[in-house]
Amino acid sequence: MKLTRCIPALLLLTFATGLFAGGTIKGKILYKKKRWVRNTAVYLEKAKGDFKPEPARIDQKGSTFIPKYTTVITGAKVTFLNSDPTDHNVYSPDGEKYDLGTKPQGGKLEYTFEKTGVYTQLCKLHPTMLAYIFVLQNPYFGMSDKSGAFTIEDVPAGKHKLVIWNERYKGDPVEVVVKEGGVTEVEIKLHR
Ligand SMILES: [Cu+2]
Repeated sequence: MKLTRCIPALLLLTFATGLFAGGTIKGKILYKKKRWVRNTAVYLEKAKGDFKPEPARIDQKGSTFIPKYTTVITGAKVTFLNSDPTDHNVYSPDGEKYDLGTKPQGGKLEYTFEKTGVYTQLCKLHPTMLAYIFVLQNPYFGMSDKSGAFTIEDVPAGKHKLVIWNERYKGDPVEVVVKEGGVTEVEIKLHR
């Protein structure tokens, strides 16, 4: 008796999760110099929905920002820590432009991002320190592996504009159509 009552519920659950799972975007970044296809960011310019900004942390350790790539949603607070015995600064010339100042070991600086975009994260005291913060409207983001392949999952069905970012080269925005439960394949060529 119980089992027969469970089946409709299970079917409903499968249907419901299927309904909200969206589709998948699978892509490949192409460039003649293969070593540059990796770490190319691909994300939806805009998606419907209210997305909760989650805080993030970036450490400064061994005169390196860790991690090198951070993604947050607008409204998110990012905390910068200094784990080194030397001072570090936190600034970016991009987007909202900020200079949070300089802190010694154990120091903590914070910034809340309100404007979407890619921010280069720098330190005035150490020119080699470099990281990137992707401030996004939505969580649909993928980053390519060393073969150039990337995947973005659970993308809402519909037409979307993909934004491409690479440390050195450019990629033109691409329009894609995502179908419920489907896989949309896309090839993106980088250029100068
Ligand atoms: Cu520094």
